[in-house]
Amino acid sequence: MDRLGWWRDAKFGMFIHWGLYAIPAGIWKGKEIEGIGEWIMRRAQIPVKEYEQLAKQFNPVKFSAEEWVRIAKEAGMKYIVITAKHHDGFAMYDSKVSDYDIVDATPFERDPMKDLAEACQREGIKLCFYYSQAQDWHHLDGAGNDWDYDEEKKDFAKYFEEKAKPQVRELLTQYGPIGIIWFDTPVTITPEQSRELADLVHKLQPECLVNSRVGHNAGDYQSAGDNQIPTCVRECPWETPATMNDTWGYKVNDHNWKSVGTLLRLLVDIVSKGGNYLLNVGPTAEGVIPQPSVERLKAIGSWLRINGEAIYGALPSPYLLELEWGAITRKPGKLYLHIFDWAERELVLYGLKNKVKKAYLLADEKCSFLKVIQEYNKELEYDVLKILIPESAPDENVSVIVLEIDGDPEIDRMIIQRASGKVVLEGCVADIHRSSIDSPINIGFSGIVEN
Ligand code: FHN
Repeated sequence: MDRLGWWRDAKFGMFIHWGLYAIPAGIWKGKEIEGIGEWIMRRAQIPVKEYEQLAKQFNPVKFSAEEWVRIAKEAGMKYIVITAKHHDGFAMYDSKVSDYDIVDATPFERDPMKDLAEACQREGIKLCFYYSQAQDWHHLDGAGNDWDYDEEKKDFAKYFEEKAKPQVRELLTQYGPIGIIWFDTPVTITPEQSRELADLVHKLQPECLVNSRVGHNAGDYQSAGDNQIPTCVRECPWETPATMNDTWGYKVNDHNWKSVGTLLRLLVDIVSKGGNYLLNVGPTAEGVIPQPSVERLKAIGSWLRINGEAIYGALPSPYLLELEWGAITRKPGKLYLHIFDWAERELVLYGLKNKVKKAYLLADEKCSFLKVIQEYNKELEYDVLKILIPESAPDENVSVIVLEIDGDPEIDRMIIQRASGKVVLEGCVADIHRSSIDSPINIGFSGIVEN
């Protein structure tokens, strides 16, 4: 079964980190706590008895599932992954497994996941749940809390059977079709337990995906490291979870927002390498997605309304390596050149062997032809394509040129000197010759040589 079909085409999803940690928002007892907001309980070593008091204050009266789904949809996002339970152990949905949940322990007394499931159904967005299957800082037997509980005395198998599995079951039986169960930090989990979780998900909802962080290669696709992007095209299905500032869960003092240009280039870069971009928002304790996130998402949505053809359902670049001026995506018979730096009147592409039939700007409704000069350079021994481009870019961040070509792209993959004079040797296209079997050189997922 190809359960990955919709996800491969989707390319762009919204990650939502929302939980009790949005109340302290990075500050505990007047002190700024370093690091990502949702880790405040562990970073400040807050005792369970104190942290759980936050539930009594959690009343997100401004929460509107319609609004959140509208923001995601207008941004051009096709799926939403929301924290059903993060490492703090608090269920953000109505769980019968434990009373430590939003319906039983907060004055809000409502299940926001029900509203989200309905709004997503209506708007054609796939709802997916994040679930921390091993770390649970609230539970006696969960992993990660060594300041309240004795690590030696923990019975993780008990936790797994009595909380993790039953909660995953609830998530897959209470909210209609779910796109992904997005597991995270497998830490103490055994290969059998990872397999059991993946099987449980697939048994309850055969179409539902499981990400690789379920552990031990039991997932349907690869989650890259947080904010990590490989340096070249990866053939396996993969996704980068990423922040818009420096935190996942809301932090009142984190204003380090990436610009729209940066976010757009990251989206394009990821898609050109065959991945999906799961971009995070961290709503406040009142249930509001911070305005800087909303503004950025709006701008990305506007760009996608014009250039979405080059993103949704697009295949990765036929060039394995990064290009200096931007990135390429493709569809049958078409190459999309995403230009980040529109400096010259002429864009040069090396190594493309196919004949270019037409070139035009994706933003140009009339598809007016751009002049191209295509020749084989005998001295350099490769094909050179010159595209004459207008003086000003149609978009200040990323402008897309469509090349219509004959047949599947054929690329001369020889290593060439770039216009800047650089010659880049990427780990992912290298053959490793070890000096001895003991020299532990690996190429990591990101394409960087590690040892
Ligand atoms: O520990 C978590 C972190 O809080 C956050 O949820 C990210 C999102 O990918 N995952 C873990 C760290 O990789």
